[in-house]
This record gives sequence, structure tokens and C-alpha cells, in this order.
Amino acid sequence: MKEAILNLAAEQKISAVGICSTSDYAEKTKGLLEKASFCAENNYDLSGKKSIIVCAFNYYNGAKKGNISRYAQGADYHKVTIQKMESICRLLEEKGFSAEAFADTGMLNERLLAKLSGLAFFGRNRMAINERLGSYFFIGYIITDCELPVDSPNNNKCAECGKCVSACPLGALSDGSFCESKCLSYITQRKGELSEVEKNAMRKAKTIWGCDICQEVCPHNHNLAVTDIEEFGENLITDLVIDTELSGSEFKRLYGSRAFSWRGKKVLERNQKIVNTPI
Ligand code: B12
Ligand code: SF4
Ligand code: SF4
Repeated sequence: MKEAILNLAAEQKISAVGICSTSDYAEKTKGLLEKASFCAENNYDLSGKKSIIVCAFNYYNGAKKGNISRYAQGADYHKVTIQKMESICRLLEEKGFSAEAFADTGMLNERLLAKLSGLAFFGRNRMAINERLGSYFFIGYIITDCELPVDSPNNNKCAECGKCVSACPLGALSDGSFCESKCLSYITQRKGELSEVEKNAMRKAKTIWGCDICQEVCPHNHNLAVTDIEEFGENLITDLVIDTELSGSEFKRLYGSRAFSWRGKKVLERNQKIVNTPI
């Protein structure tokens, strides 16, 4: 079964696959997640489920830096990753097993899944880093009641050079943990009025959506292979210019298939105005 899953994943151009057990995940989350200020909650009912098939999707497109963070330059990864995992779900279901696929919006912590399934180690920049793909990959996973052979957890360490910590504009990585409210990725997605300090950080970084600084400086991201997933490598928007005259429905028609559009036009328009105003 595992071989058939890996073959299907390769057909779908899923960049890497690892498998961990649900019991391992449940055990490991006890300590780690209780302490964390947390979005991905550990309250998915895993009873009766045996394995988690964790998938990595390379989105490194090789494009020059733009005002949109790399992860949002191609098609919306939520849809693409789920579609790519569907054939694996169908295979499991045909064999009488349950299978449900998630990416980003599911209840489990995906970076931890990547570590437990051997796909990645943690970087100081908080990213899950794969030895071959660096950190520019999305994570998706399938929860199933099929008991599959598991992979060993990835206990490697990042180079610990500290470049991400020094380069982070507002010190989100400074105290050895992660401060969401100081992260530009979070700030560019937040609604409402931003402080002058936040606005200036956005101007310096020239970003209107997301932030890649702690990944750009990371030595694990040097000399990466460009993705072979067409949805992430083609039809890219690297420098977005929002036409302020656009109606809500025109905005949706133009950008509805992009991950940067989920907050709507207003937030992007606000960010564009900030970045276009000199410091
Ligand atoms: C909410 C969220 C955010 C929030 C962060 C909220 C927060 N407090 O962490 C914001 C908007 C800031 C954000 C930003 C980004 N995000 Co985000 N985000 C998520 C989401 C939906 C939940 C994350 C969460 O629960 N965080 C809470 C903390 C506790 O969990 P964590 O950071 O994942 O950390 C765990 C492990 O990494 C580990 N850990 C972390 N550091 C260390 C260090 C040591 C020493 C140890 C032992 C353990 C450890 O412990 C934690 C508990 O298991 C996940 C998808 C998911 N469902 O998991 C995507 C996800 C983490 N994001 C992703 C991406 C791509 C990004 C950005 C790069 C986007 C961008 N370019 O702007 C940035 C990166 C910022 C950064 N440096 O982390 C990817 C990461 C892929 C990868 N290779 O790591 C994910 C997995 C989405 C996906 N499906 O691919 N994100
Ligand atoms: S994404 Fe940007 S702001 Fe957030 S931790 Fe990384 S460098 Fe800092
Ligand atoms: S920049 Fe250096 S310290 Fe930061 S994650 Fe990469 S290797 Fe680790």
C-alpha cells in the first residue's frame, strides 16, 4: 500500500511524502502545543485513525523578489494541494479505508507533522526545512485508519547561523520564540489601522502581502530546484498593482484564485498605499 501511495504521489508531482502514526502525533503534541499561542488546535478526533500521510509541495518559483510573498505568487495552494492528494484518498477508500485530506486549515499542526514524518526539521525562523526543498514548500496531509509503515522523525538541526533572527524587521524571532504581532506576514494580513513602526517596516521590506525575509537569508534555501508543479511555477503575480477603482466582484474575478485575496481588496489597498508612501 505504501508503495502504491508513493507512486501516486510521484504522478501528482507531490515533492516529498513521509508517514507518521496518529499515536505519535497525539503523544508529541501534549507538551509542545499546550504552551503555544495557537491557531491549529489539537482537537481533531483521531480515535480509530492510524496513520497520517504528510505531503510536501515545492513552491519555489525562482522569480525575483516582488511585493507579494513567494507562497502567494502562484495559484491558491489550499485548492492545489487538496486536489493533488485526492487520488491517494481515493486509493485508500477503494481499499475500504477512511481518508481525509487537509492543508493549512485543518486542526493539526503541520510543521510538527513534517518533523514527525521525517520530511523536515525546525529552523530558528520557525519554518519546517527539508534537506532538498529548503523551506519553500507547503504541507498537506491525509488522515487514515489504514496502518502504514512509518518514517523516522527528522531530528536534524538548522545551521543555527542566526541570520533569520538578525534580518527579521521587527524582532519577531528575537527572544528564541515567535511573536506573531511582530511578524510582517501577520501584520500585512491584519485588518485595521497599522502603527508607524509597522508601516515603516512594510515600506523597507516593500511587501504588500506576506514576508519572506527569514527564508531568503537562510542558507538552507540556497541553490534550490524550481518547482515542477505548474500551478506554483506558472502564471505568477510577483508585483501586484491593485486598481483602486476595482469593484469587489471584479477583484474576486481577477484574484479569487490567489491565496493573497482571502482578506479582500481593502487590506491590500491599504498595504499598497503604505508601501507607495515614502518613509
Ligand atoms: C497561523 C499560521 C500563521 C501565522 C502564525 C501564527 C503563530 N502564532 O505561529 C502567520 C500569519 C504569522 C503565519 C506566517 C507564515 N506562514 Co503560516 N501558518 C499558520 C498555520 C495556519 C497555523 C500555525 C500555528 O498553529 N502556529 C502556532 C505555533 C505553535 O506552531 P508552529 O509555528 O507551526 O510551530 C510548531 C513547530 O514548528 C515547533 N517549533 C517551532 N519552532 C521551534 C523551535 C524549536 C527549537 C522546537 C523544538 C520546536 C519548534 O513547535 C510548534 C508546535 O508544534 C499553519 C498551518 C497549520 N495548520 O499548521 C501555516 C504554516 C505554518 N504557514 C506557512 C507559511 C508558508 C507561512 C509564511 C512563510 C508565509 C509568508 N511568506 O508570509 C509565514 C512564515 C512566518 C514564520 N517565520 O513562521 C506554512 C509553513 C510551511 C513550512 N515549510 O514551514 C504552513 C505550514 C502552511 C502550509 N500548509 O504550508 N502563519
Ligand atoms: S516572516 Fe518576516 S517578519 Fe515574520 S518572522 Fe520571518 S522575517 Fe520576521
Ligand atoms: S537562517 Fe540560520 S538560524 Fe535561521 S533557520 Fe536558517 S540556518 Fe537556522
